[in-house]
Amino acid sequence: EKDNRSIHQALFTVESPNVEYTDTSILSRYTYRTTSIKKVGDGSNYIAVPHETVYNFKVSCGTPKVGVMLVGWGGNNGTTVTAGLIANRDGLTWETREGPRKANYYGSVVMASTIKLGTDVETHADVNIPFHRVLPMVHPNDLVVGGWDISSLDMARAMDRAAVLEPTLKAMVRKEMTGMKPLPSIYYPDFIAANQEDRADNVLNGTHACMAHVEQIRKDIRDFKAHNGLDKVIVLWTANTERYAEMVTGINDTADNLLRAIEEGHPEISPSTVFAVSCILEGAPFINGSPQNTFVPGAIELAERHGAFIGGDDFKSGQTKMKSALVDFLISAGIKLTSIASYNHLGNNDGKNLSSQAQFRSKEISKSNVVDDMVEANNMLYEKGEHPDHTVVIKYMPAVGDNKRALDEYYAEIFMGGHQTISIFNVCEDSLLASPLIIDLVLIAEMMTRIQWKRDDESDNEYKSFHSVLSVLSYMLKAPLTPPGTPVVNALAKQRAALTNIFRACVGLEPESDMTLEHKLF
Ligand code: NAI
Ligand code: DG6
Repeated sequence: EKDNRSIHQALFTVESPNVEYTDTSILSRYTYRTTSIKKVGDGSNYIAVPHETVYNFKVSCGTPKVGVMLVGWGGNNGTTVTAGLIANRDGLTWETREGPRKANYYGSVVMASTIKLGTDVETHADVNIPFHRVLPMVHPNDLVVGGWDISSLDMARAMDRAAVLEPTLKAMVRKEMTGMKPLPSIYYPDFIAANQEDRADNVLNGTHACMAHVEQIRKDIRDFKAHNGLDKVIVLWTANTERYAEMVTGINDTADNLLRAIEEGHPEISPSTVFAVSCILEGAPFINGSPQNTFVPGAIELAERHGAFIGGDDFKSGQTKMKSALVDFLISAGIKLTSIASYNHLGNNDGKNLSSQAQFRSKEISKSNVVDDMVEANNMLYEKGEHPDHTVVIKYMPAVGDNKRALDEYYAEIFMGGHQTISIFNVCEDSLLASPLIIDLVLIAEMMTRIQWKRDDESDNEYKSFHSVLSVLSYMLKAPLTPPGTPVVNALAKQRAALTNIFRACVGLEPESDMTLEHKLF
């Protein structure tokens, strides 16, 4: 059968004794250079020792046929990303009152940003290449999309309900989307706002966790894979924000306890955790785009046990993305940020769900912890334990729909007791910002399933995968999940550097240091 996919192959080859290309893989030998620190005396002085670890990376180049299943497919994000993928695949152009618009992947770091590959030998100018051409990545145009929703509306009607896209564009994708019907999902009313009940007409029997639900979801994934001839399925939660699940000893604290609690129908197991467990058992990477604590310790342990990939939490789209860039800038500039007041109002169904206190609390937590690492890193400005004041307010305002208004005031102390006040008014077209993040999360998670490593000094050992918790996805997420006991990085530039430099290492290239000595030493 002819393969019509628009697979992205890497745009360059590396000439180096440390890099080898085979028919199926790229093999690189990469020296990871770090600095080890020893405290001396009373701990206020240090010895810094350069340290090297040599890793071998193996990237499998045969790009698979990939499906993505969205939980909450019929929501604003689910319908917008689906229509966007169809429009890109078909190269659509549609009329708007501002003239014709053409499908694009703006907002996707993978599809619409570049990285510096190096410097031209003749002109000495930077050579920048698309991010998606560094490694052989799957093209989003080739993704097959499906999923679940507690609402039975077909995807065309759900797209109308979302009220995000232009009517002219909707008309062009309507036929295909009418044929797309979300699978029935699990609905435990206690976890999402009571105001969502009227759309829950497409649900599996039972209002508590049970193994029958796990088995049904696993079967749905297998059926979707078989029906579409897929090599791999990635599942992403873009359903309503749930309340936090309580942490209960003996219930969700270990993998075995979690599985038993599901079997026994314990009421503190959320739908998103049931989806996570199903995907882990099925070997499908699972990403949580909402803020709740889906990944209870038992779920993380289960993922580690099965070597399954998980990532989360909560898409970092507009207001928080600005925050994690701006606060990094302020504190790195030596400016003492003393308070952040973040207010927003929105009128979509997400806003309606978040008008309920328990669900708002999940979002408040994920939006509030996003500057901690930057504050902690600057002990010149902040005493140990000292934090800027930080308030997060969300209001439901139906009239503005998906066009969330975000107002932020950053108040900072500057030279000699002065003050700097930065006010930002940011209209975050919510689903249009979140949809490209969904694409990035899927493409990068898929890529990570094809990257393996081993230490160079243990030559007979086997290649293995990255840790189950894909912290490399942090750039797209407000409250990045990291392997237990490892630090969380929220600063946007560091998150991007981690991502691009890991990709570079896989082809034996050094991190881009931005020293540009070639332009300074001659
Ligand atoms: P939405 O409310 O339009 O869509 C959510 C969908 O999930 C609805 O269609 C609903 O019927 C469905 N749903 C609820 N419980 C379900 C379950 N158990 N199984 C299957 N489907 C279920 O919300 P939207 O705007 O699409 O956002 C989705 C999620 O992403 C929310 O949790 C939101 O907080 C989060 N998010 C959104 C961002 C954005 O910029 N749009 C950014 C960050 C996070
Ligand atoms: C209002 O804060 C609703 C939320 O769901 C946000 O729209 C979403 O989490 C995106 O947040 P942010 O802070 O990344 O724009």
